[in-house]
Amino acid sequence: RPAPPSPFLFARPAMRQRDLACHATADATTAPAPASTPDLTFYMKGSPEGKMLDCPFAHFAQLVLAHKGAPYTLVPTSPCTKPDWLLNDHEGKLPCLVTEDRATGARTVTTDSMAIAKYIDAELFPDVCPLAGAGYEEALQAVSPFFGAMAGFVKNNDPALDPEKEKALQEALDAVERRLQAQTGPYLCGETLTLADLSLVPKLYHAVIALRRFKNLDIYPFFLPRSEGLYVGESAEQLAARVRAAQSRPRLEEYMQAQFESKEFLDEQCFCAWEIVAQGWGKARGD
Ligand SMILES: N[C@@H](CCC(=O)N[C@@H](CS)C(=O)NCC(=O)O)C(=O)O
Repeated sequence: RPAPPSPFLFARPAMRQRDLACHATADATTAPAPASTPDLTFYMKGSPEGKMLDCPFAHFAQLVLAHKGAPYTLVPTSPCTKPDWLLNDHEGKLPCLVTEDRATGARTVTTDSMAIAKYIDAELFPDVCPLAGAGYEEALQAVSPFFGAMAGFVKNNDPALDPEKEKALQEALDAVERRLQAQTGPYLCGETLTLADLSLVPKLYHAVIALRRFKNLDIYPFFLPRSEGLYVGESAEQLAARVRAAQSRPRLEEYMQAQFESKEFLDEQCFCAWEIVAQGWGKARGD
């Protein structure tokens, strides 16, 4: 599947080129899926019309599928289109991965993005691009305050509380920067892409959009022609300030650039347009 055009515009020359494939010898796009792979169906947050909506947790599991080169059927699911088996037996939880073995009819249902990611990695495709590299759980721990801090700040509607919410977020982002600076390679665990990266990257994408849209805060400066609606009326000085602010965490900035540009991130089955992400956070804020 050809990737859609990148929504990101880079205002300065490409940085160090890094090999984004998880393993030089096992490019997920060329490695054939094992013959015994069951049919995969992925249910995630969707509109009643069946359009995919914003969910960084679903995006995580989809990135794992993309890195494995695994074909799957995507079923965007709204509260009114949830199947009975999902509601009755799995508390209606999304995202949800269903595997079905055509030969035996055996079926597994997995909910929770991390459980889904681990299942895909360890049970379905253990030989393609292994993602549970040493230290990934510790890396997850190190960056874990970020998402809650970001969501807390974005959802806060009381201006008096904004400074403390923003401080918590900035500290959480500093922790991500420190983690990256402590590595010799481009990922949270050094040279090896792991589940920790694939979990973090969609959350960073949501943060870039929601912080710009609702809090006038930029953590990533090079955000595209297609999201120009986020920067309407911005002056040259504001642009310069935005770039300076975002560049205060150089490793994080470099990390986001590399990850946001990867073909897996831009895979059309999992990429969610910024407008939909902004809309989702607007709803979460009660706007
Ligand atoms: N901890 C869960 C969180 C999943 C979650 O919160 N999903 C939300 C959207 S971000 C969702 O799908 N909501 C729609 C629904 O439940 O109907 C996971 O990692 O899977």
